[in-house]
Amino acid sequence: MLLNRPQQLNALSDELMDELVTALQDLDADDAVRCIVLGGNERAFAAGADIGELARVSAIELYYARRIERWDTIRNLWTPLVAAVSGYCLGGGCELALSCDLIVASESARFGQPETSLGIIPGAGGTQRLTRVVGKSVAMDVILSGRLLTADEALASGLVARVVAKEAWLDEAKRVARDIASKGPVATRLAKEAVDRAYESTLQLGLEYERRALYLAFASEDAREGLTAFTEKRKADFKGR
Ligand code: CO8
Repeated sequence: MLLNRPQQLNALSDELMDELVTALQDLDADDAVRCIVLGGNERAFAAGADIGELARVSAIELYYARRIERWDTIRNLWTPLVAAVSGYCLGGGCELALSCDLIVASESARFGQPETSLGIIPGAGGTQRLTRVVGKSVAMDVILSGRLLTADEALASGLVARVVAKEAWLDEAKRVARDIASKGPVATRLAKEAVDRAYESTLQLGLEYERRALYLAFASEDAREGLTAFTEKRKADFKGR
């Protein structure tokens, strides 16, 4: 799925976010969809929230509209979500990419949280998710100084999973998604939930969660199929059950 407001560098207007969340929910509800790629265009993944809209809205309107709460839906999707990032990935755009499960970046990608130069701060998870992913020092640098990270810096700091040549950003993200989609669907969802736990609980609780998720995976028909297919030297035919 590609964000398509090229004239505004895919600035995330309310309308665009509503359409995005609804489209993602529809895909998530479809069992046949085993991985989703979310991208922008070559010049921008997204240059942030729509600044024109933010300039017009009052704090209380923003509060009552519960706009930012809608973003939680993205984080709670069941289906793995791969961000394909080329060009600018700033502010809310960076937070959107951080809400995906992993990021594949073009060498042209630039990541930043420039909100303080507008007199506001990141509001859709930037101060929390970026810090957990890259650590305090880099997060402080990016959020306080407004410095943009190059794709290689983002890779070195753990923000992105892979950096690829300019022309390959979307193809590579699709390739990763196809790899993910080829695995056992039950196991993939359980594994995604378990990795997320690592960011939301203590190590001990996370390990217990992992163990129970493994037992559950073992109980799936997919596990029987995957283990048997290996011993029979054939490709597994997963049904997602
Ligand atoms: N919002 C609205 N319009 C934008 C945005 C944006 N975030 N970014 C770019 N545009 C528009 C420009 O206004 C311009 O429009 P026009 O052609 O009509 O003048 C067009 O896109 C192209 O942009 P530029 O001419 O500026 O292109 P440049 O190549 O010169 O510069 C930059 C590219 C550096 C990306 C520059 O556009 C820029 O600095 N953009 C703003 C980046 C920014 O500050 N992002 C943070 C926004 S705040 C935010 O995300 C808070 C999130 C809070 C959570 C969500 C709450 C709902």
